[in-house]
Amino acid sequence: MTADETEAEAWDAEAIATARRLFAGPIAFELGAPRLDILPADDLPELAFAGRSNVGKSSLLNALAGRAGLARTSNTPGRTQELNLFLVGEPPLFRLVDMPGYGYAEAPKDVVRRWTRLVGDYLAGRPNLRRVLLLVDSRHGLKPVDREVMDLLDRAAVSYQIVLTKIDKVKDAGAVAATVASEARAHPAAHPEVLATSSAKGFGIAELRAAAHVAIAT
Ligand SMILES: Nc1nc2c(ncn2[C@@H]2O[C@H](COP(=O)(O)OP(=O)(O)OP(=O)(O)O)[C@@H](O)[C@H]2O)c(=O)[nH]1
Ligand SMILES: [Mg+2]
Repeated sequence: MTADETEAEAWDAEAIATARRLFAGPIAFELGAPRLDILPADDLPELAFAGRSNVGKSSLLNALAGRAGLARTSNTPGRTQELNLFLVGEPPLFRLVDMPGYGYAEAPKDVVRRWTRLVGDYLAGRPNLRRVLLLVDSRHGLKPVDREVMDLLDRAAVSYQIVLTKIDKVKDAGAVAATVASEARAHPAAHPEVLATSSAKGFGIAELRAAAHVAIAT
């Protein structure tokens, strides 16, 4: 059984179809925020994409929305440099928030500090942040910097779900998911289900949409 089949079992066809319709509707870029004080009012729930630099955050947002080029992606780490907000639905129902990556050692120190503070302040302090998708490269698993973010989210009591990315690049995504899930169980704010995805191949995207819909709707 592939990881994709394992995850698909958790969702019924109706939940998958409802979420697909939701993400097939209008999705529009709202703004890029280099600082928290220019964020819009906290009047809509937000679903944020967090993870190490180059893990595939912007690609996964595009896959979820079913449209390439909505969020900018790149081979070079450090592509996303602001909190990029996207409004889903018309009238808007919630926001998707693409974030700069953390743990990019090659960037200048002051830039790393600025991004780390921006991401940390947003994650720990945004009252309407409904859930964080914490992306982990399935080839690398959890790194110390991911654990720091997990601890921060635990302390801030912000619900998060670990999403493995780039599973098209590994032989046994199910085994990676099991290892990561067993560690996640020790974290109070972590969702117990770890989703395995590939933006490149479309694996796990329908299930991620369903999980995102439930997180936003409840
Ligand atoms: N094979 C494969 N490559 C992927 C996948 N998702 C993303 N990539 C590639 O990984 C690289 C980084 O993707 P991005 O989506 O820009 O990553 P990011 O996390 O937004 O990066 P930063 O904004 O720099 O932090 C790009 O070259 C993508 O094409 C995937 O599912 N499979
Ligand atoms: Mg990005």
